[in-house]
Amino acid sequence: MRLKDATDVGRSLSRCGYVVLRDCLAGEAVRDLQTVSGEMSAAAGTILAEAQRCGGTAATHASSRVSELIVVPESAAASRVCRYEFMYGANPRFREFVDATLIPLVSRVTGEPMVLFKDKTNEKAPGGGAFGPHQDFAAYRFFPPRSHVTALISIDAAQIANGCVQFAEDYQRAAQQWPQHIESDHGGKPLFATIAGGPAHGDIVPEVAGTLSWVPVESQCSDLVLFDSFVPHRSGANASSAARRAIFVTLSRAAEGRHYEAYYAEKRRNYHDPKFHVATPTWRLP
Ligand SMILES: O=C(O)CCC(=O)C(=O)O
Repeated sequence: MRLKDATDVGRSLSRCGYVVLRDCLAGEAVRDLQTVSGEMSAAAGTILAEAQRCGGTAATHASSRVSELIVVPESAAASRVCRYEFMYGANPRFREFVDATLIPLVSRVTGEPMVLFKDKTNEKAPGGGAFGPHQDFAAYRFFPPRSHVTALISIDAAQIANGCVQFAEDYQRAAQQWPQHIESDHGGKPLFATIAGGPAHGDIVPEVAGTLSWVPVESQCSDLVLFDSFVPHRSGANASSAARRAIFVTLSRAAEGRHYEAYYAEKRRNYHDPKFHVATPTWRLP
């Protein structure tokens, strides 16, 4: 990975809540990741189809097959993969990429050792659903780390038409405008009130979301987008005819301990818990 000035990148990340590193992954790494991602996507599709063929659900599969990917179907199409997780645990080549490349890079950016907190791929098949406006901390706060950096890698080029992620870096201004809609403050970072339950569970309340300035971030597979767990983000549905797969690897500070195994043990136990479905177009009912 190519990273010119880690300190500058770290400053941008702190200031805006996200930063885009263009052309950061070398050609060979891109090709390797695309191959590994293709294998994992095929495995996720097989897991979902098998769970349904055997009369079970993706939830029962996740709770009984603890070394395999955790697959979550789309809310609008239960036979279609929305997301899969536990890639580091299930795929040795992905694990090598995270250990050898991603964790060292993000640790340089933050200036301190980082560890893996969670990972996922959002498939966003053609017509696949939009992610409502949310802050990741609304979901992560139920686990010990208080600070996170997520690395987004676009396996398929992400464009406005296929539902690339949009960020709102002006959320501190919105926090001043809407103090009544701040649920809690975390070292100067606001967590906005959210919708509880229903298909929009976890979305930032519309009064706030409607006044944020949303910036779409288009990216290629060679780019890396880093963002923290407070910057609001959302994405549109995939209006194109091809999938828009994106990998999200979330790291937390090593000083706050290792929580990857505990996170996924809890998710396997409580697959339908709403905290695992914040602002996500995932199938909710067993
Ligand atoms: O994949 C997307 O378009 C958005 C993903 C996202 O915001 C999330 O998974 O929290």
